[in-house]
Amino acid sequence: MLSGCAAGPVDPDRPFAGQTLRVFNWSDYIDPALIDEFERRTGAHVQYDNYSTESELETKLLTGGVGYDVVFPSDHGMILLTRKDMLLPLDKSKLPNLANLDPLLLDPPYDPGNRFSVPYFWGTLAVGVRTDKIQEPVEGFAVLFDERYKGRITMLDDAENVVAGVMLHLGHPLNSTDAAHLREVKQALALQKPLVQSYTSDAYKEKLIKGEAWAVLGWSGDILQAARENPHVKAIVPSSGTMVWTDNMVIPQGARNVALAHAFINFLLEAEIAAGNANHVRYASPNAAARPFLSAELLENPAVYPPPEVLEKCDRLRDRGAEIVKIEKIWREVRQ
Ligand code: N2P
Repeated sequence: MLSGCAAGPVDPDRPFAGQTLRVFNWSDYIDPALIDEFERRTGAHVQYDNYSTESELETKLLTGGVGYDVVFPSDHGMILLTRKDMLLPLDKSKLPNLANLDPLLLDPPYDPGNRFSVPYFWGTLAVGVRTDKIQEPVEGFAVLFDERYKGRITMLDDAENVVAGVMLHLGHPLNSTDAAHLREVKQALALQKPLVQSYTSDAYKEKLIKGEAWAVLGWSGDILQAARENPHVKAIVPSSGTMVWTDNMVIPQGARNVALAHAFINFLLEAEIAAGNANHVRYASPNAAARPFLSAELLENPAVYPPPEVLEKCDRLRDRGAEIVKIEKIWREVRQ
């Protein structure tokens, strides 16, 4: 891109004036005020597009030519995109705010040394319920398989998250590819299907708010966003343990404005910006310097920051190599 070069000296108040940043992020996953703030500080225009499933992001990048500058893959996407060499190495000299991050969230198995990725938020696979419709105490995933709630249940539209949740429900390790475990998962999903109103990774929030859905498999922050709108919505992190994930900021190969992408990532890593963002989207922040600016309500919420005794029972998605086709096959059969 020549933009920014032809226009003469750079205005220090608007160093990226006239340039465009193309961002592709999960839906409902940023405080929109931050986009305005970044545009104000840089003079750049942000083209901000949304996806609601990891496979949408992966398909978009794998089919090429889109030119997004910053995207937000989860553990699964990172495994795929690094294996296919689809990410640009980060220039850490352009990211001084990396120092704000909690070292515990750095150096993940899918990106040793964080060559390509910076953690954005982390969260859990969680259950959301309408407490005015489901009165008994809900501890975990079992409510999603309860015949009494036929037609009021939604599941994520995501093979790995759903299979992981069902594995845990059945008492198996969430990454299991054991043939007997997979058979049980497939059977549980087939039996559950008539109870399921829809498989969705974004609409469950509105459905919970309106009372169209009473029990959902979702992600912690999105359920808590619904709870902000309707006090009958409750987020439950299964006490038996659940899946923990991290979403990351990365610059894909083919990005059109790499300098502006670094500026955006560094901006989102500022302590007060990261805190404002977390307070808005209600996910856990990997930004240690942001902590003093997080709301007490967020910090003390066990659905955002599960207590250590629950966290130690949690696990992350692992790279299961070619075994993954078995999970994709189950998913195709369930969804067809
Ligand atoms: C945002 C969902 C992001 C969590 N709506 C899934 N990794």
